Amino acid sequence: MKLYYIPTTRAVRPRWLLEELEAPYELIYIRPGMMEQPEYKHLHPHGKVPVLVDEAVTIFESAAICAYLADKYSEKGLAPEPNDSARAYYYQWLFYATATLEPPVEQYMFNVFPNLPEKVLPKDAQTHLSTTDAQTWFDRVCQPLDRVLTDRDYLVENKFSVADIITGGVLMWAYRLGMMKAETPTKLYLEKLMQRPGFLRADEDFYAKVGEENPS
Ligand SMILES: N[C@@H](CCC(=O)N[C@@H](CS)C(=O)NCC(=O)O)C(=O)O
Repeated sequence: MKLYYIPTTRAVRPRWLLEELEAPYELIYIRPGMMEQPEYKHLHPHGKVPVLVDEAVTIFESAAICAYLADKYSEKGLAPEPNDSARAYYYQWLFYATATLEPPVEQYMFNVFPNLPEKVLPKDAQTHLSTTDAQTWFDRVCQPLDRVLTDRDYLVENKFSVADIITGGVLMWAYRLGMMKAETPTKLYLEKLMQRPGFLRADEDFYAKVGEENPS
């Protein structure tokens, strides 16, 4: 399996999962120029990361890649079985993370880093919200998470799943952007996720990358 990868991006999510699964994989580090090449656009229509190539399967979208891998390695138990009613809540949180939780974090990030590479979203749309409005929006969409995480460590049946990897992947950005100041159940949940050995292995080059981008 090949994972097309840039540190600190959404590509960390499938890498984190591959580490949790202890599955063999090869990281293909993508440099910005490579994303514009027709060969790469053949793998990802927008020339973005992540992309996973697994024999005949070439798949993009970080959450879809993770859902695919969880089913491929179903014996590892990182997704409820299709006929298990817990699968409904697994889908709910998986889609909540990308459709509802991620947009305010992305808006906040575009404000903080206006020069982030982003090919799809028009430039004006990237910074049309202030960080204050993005923060208010984020706090609102965290409320359902706070409620469910008050008395459990993981989102679905209190068992670690890919829903936690995708939700944790989104929250990790918010955390590092300074959007999670209050000691909420969601923050405590994330801090525990970030201590998992699989996450730490997948995140190993975060500080190297940040140092490279912000030379002091
Ligand atoms: N919804 C997609 C978003 C993919 C995406 O926007 N990737 C960013 C990195 S986090 C990227 O490749 N940006 C480079 C660019 O737009 O030039 C996913 O979750 O995979």
